[in-house]
Amino acid sequence: MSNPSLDDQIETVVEKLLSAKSVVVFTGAGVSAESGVPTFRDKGGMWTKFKPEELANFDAFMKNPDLVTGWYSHRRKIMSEVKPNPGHYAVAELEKVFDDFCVITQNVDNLHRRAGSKKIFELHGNIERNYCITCKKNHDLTGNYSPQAIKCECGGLVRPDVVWFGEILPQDQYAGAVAAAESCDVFFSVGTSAVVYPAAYMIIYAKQAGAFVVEVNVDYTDLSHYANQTLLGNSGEILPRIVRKIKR
Ligand code: BV8
Ligand code: ZN
Repeated sequence: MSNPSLDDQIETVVEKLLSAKSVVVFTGAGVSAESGVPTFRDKGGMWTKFKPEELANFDAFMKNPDLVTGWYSHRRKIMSEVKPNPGHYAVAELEKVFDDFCVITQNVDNLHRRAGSKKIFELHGNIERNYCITCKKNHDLTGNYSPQAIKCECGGLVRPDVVWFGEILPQDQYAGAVAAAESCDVFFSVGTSAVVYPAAYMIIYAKQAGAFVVEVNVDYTDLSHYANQTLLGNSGEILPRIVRKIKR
């Protein structure tokens, strides 16, 4: 069979959405790429210079709090300068169309919320939230992009409220996300390389539960074989095209 054109694929997805009751959009760093936020594993991504184990884990933080804090300060500064892109806004529009809808994101950049999405499961936390590892006090670091470790009044180190490698995901977020993935009619996997677990299980759970799985990515991924359709292209272009068709 000839490769269906992107238009044909989008028509198929729109048809599925028109008869869907429950929709889930699962996202990774790729959905924020067009906002100017570097991804992790693309060329020039955040982890081509460093390896995740050198930065996004507790031992690395304790061994070199300045390096890790500096990395997160740099990322928080980027977040303060960027804004949601048409892909984030399209996801927020989808939420208004379906009674039963949620976003499951691996991203810690808060851009879905800034675009107006309401029901969001944040599997890996949020870098706008920071807390002291000793007394657990929350610290508002808005505007504080210190390249050095940041200390709490109690003397403890302040860390980002994100899930590092080897740390468990927030159970309420994870459980809610699994329940949504297992009960939706259409499951979008947008801008994720699907290499990080247990987050990537969402795609598998959705497929096993009978959802129509749509992957939106500039490339194929390790889990493309679970997708009913892989729409190749920028999420900031593809998602708005889908939304325009279902709102016509
Ligand atoms: C845990 C937060 C254990 C911090 C991150 C099986 C089961 C459980 C665990 C494991 C397992 N196998 C391995 C593990 C261990 C590990 C893991 O998954 N390792 C991998 C790398 C092999 N998992 C863990 O450690 C997890 N913890 O399981 O704990 C445990 C259990 C019980 C008790 C105690 C402990 C924790 C994982 C979370 C790590 N934290 N981030 C931070 O952000 O700083 S991971 C990081 O990767 C981000 O969260 C990111 O979101 C995530 C996934 O990356 P992507 O979002 O997909 O981004 P990437 O750059 O990879 O890809 C971008 C994609 O977008 C590409 O496909 C590209 O083509 C596409 N794209 C680019 N531009 C566009 C686009 N698409 C569309 N449009 C565009 N314009
Ligand atoms: Zn403290």
